[in-house]
Amino acid sequence: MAGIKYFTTPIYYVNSYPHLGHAYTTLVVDSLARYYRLKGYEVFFLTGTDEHGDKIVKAAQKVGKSPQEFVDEIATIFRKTWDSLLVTYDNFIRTTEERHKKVVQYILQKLYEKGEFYLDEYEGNYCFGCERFLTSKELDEEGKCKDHKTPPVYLKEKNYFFNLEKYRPWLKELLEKEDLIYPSFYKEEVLNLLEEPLPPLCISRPKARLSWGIELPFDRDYVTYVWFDALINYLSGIGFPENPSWEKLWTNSYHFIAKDILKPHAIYWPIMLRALGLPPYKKLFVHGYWLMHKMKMSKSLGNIVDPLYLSQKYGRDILRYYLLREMAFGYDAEFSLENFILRYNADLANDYGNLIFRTLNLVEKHFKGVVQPYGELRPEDLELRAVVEGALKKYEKYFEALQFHTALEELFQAIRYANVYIDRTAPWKEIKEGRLERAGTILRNLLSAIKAFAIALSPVLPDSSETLLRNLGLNLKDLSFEDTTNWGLPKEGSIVYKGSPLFPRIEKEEISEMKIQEPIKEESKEEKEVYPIEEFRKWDLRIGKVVFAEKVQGADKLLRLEVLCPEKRQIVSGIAQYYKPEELIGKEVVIVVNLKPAKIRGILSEGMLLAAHDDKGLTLIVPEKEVTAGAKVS
Ligand code: ME8
Repeated sequence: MAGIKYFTTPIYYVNSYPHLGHAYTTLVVDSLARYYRLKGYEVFFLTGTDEHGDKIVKAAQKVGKSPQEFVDEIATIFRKTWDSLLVTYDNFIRTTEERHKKVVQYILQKLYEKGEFYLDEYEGNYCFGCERFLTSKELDEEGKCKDHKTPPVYLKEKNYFFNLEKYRPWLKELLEKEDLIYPSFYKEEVLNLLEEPLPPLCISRPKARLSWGIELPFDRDYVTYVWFDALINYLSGIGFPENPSWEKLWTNSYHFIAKDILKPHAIYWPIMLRALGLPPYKKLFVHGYWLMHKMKMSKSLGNIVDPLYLSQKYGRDILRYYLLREMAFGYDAEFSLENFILRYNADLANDYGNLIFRTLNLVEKHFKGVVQPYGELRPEDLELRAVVEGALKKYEKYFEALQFHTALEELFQAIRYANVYIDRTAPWKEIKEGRLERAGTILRNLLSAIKAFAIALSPVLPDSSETLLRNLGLNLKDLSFEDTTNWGLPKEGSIVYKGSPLFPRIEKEEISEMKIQEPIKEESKEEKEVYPIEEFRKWDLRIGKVVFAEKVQGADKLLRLEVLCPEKRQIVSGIAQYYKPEELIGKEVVIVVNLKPAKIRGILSEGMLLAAHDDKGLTLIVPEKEVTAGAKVS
């Protein structure tokens, strides 16, 4: 085993649905987890949800639900979103779970007994958005909270406090001595904060004001402050203190957050650990914000992109690739749909997709899919190998340094070089002129390069890499990163398949239709418009018999159907979530046949299936008795 990596994401608040910002952190961690597993590491990946506090109570009240009912619902949505984006977390921790509460109370009791907390009366400006008292520096000129733009409430309360100041010299020294925070400019930011005395941290909330929290074990009139509760997930999620394996994970712990929660992670958390007698985490990785129209994407501003919608509509690998390729870790990045499409079409559809298609098409067409033996290798063949191997080395270096955008760019340079190689060596010309051994050698070299790209990219493009490797006669589960440079794979004599295109181009005509969220349905109009019957007669509706059906690669919702009505037509239909391909074969359906043909994910669609929708889902309209294919529906 190469080593151990314990990776965490923040536990997200369940006061709203996941958005692209949450997806970014989670997908970065997932890509790293997959990468290190591929390299033989033991990886433990923890994510989860933060479910206590005022914010949650207010959000539940707004929709007329109890806090528990509400958090159960949203936590399920977070989990399902990560499942749908193929996030390979090992544990999902919820702060309302008994296993977490027990650990929080254990830690509170321990620190209380050590004399770390004291009861004090405090009065000041309390922000319900921040869920804490604000200092005067945190208010704007109008006296409002700088983050939430709302006026604070003046409160006078008795609470328990944790003396952070006592630990300031130790924390300063630790940060100066060790590279605990990456990128280092965030470390500088924290060191700046540590120049001034740290105010005591209020770790309780009176139950009379807020009861939705973990009760203090030493005073039942109080619940725990949500941040004190939340940070402990990083220990409760690995079974601290009972499960003996927590220690080996903790000493290899890597937290991933955005800069919004730097202070609790870089100041409160190391101090809490120190007070407990535990070492700090190994590293805190901090990224920037995804912006929309130059503003931080956030639920309170409402300028959010729904990652689930985007991935279901255009493919989850595309979303993963875009997020890692576009943001330089540590800095802000602007999301734009145009950029999303440009990046996809240029890198995945053009460069990578074309290379795969051209190579596999030639092998399938001229060698019946059989991988040929290597003949004599020429300098240009060795050059391709050298370029690929060089790019892989850089890819590893940058990936491990969290510079995903550079890592991907390095690998795509090799992909582009492989396209140059195929143009220069022109295997089709060799075939035409009867030099089959040479053509076989070039194609085998290319197949092996494609296999290297598929393995290396599998942490970022898990879905398509798995399919591609399967089409190359290989199984991702049996491969490791080292196999990228095994030029003997795929093996001579094995069979490869072209399959359907993995990255079909998004066509111009589709772009104007694209959205970043489920469109909000219009209110039903009181008066519906009516039309003369001639309008209806314009539509040619026919009975069609489905003779073939398959999933469209990389599009969760789409099926490609071949339908007789009576001539054969190809139809791309968004029904994959409701029907399996095999259920459709032989079925008679109703089709609109005089629709203008359209390209969907690069595939021509010549008609539309009629279906009924309700809140249970979708059902196809089918004739009651068997009818001749092509019969008119009126
Ligand atoms: O802060 N760009 O939860 P949260 C990039 N429960 N990342 C973003 C982002 C954006 N625009 N918006 C959100 C909390 N994120 C606490 C955490 S941990 C012990 C407790 C991501 O739901 C990013 O990872 O507000 C950020 O740090 C996190 O979501 C905040 O999630």
